Amino acid sequence: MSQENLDATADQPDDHGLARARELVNAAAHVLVFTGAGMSAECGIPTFRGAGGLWNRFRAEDLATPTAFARDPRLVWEWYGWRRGLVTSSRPGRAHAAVAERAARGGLTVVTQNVDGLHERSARDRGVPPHHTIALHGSLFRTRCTDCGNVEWDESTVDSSGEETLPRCELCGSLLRPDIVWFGEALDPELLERAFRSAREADVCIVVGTSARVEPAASIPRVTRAGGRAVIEINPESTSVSSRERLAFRGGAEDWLPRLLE
Ligand code: BJW
Ligand code: ZN
Repeated sequence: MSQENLDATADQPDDHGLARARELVNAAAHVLVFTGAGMSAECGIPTFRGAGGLWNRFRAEDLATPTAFARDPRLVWEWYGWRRGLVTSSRPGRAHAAVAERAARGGLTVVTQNVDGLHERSARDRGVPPHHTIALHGSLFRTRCTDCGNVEWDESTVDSSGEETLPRCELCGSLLRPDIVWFGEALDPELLERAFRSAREADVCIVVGTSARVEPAASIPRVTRAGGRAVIEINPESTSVSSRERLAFRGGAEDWLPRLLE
């Protein structure tokens, strides 16, 4: 489906717009779902930007950079421990379920910027193999050794009461850090390559709940569009993605995704 075929659709799609989007999705051999923090907002996990966003209450420079961790690892672990707790007490929502159910039928890849693991949990519940989800920015539930680089799953409660209580590497005893991609750090090249390959191969890319401001992830829908394929957006706000798209559904992921993918 070329971009011209979408031009007749209004910016705020009506039932006809939804029908067209569903047609595109149902006809696609390969669907890419590209998600950001808004995907989990209705599960009670705050987004980063906009009203109520984490970056309104906390400074990214103090918490999500390697310099911040080197300066005050206790503060950074306190923040990630709090977020780990938030996610542990949350559950994947209807939007995650809709994606996982479609993935179980095949032909769907998720590329997510989220570190909450909710796509993976929802997929696991439905027996979908984990390689259907590419988590570009890491995981709240993995640690990485600052010295030997050893990576481990870790779902425990973090004791950040003092620097001496912070998690340490079981192999070499050095300080562990969250296995998360901070500003100024490179994304895993293999994951990035898989994500961009999915974007090139996708017949349709559904962009859900991202402000599309953080690179290189934000370029993913552009790659699908550059190949002449459709990009559909679900977001209550307009973004740089929707300014070029006719198929932009204004509202929450839980409202629109199940209707689009059912
Ligand atoms: C709903 C909804 C509902 C609400 N339903 N929707 C200029 C200056 C400085 C740096 C740069 C620069 N230009 C480029 C850079 C690089 C930088 C960058 O892009 N910065 C920009 C901000 C300007 N990028 C990097 O540093 C990246 N690395 C890199 O470039 O490496 C280069 C390199 C190469 C080789 C060697 C060394 C280096 C790394 C980026 C890492 C991003 N990390 C973070 C935080 C850490 C993770 C964590 O703690 O969780 O990842 S930033 C934060 O933003 C987080 C997110 O994954 C990411 C994206 O945010 P997202 O998901 O879009 O969330 P929001 O809040 O922005 O948007 C939510 C949306 O949902 C909104 O639109 C709402 O409307 C919507 N919504 N409710 C649907 N119910
Ligand atoms: Zn180590």
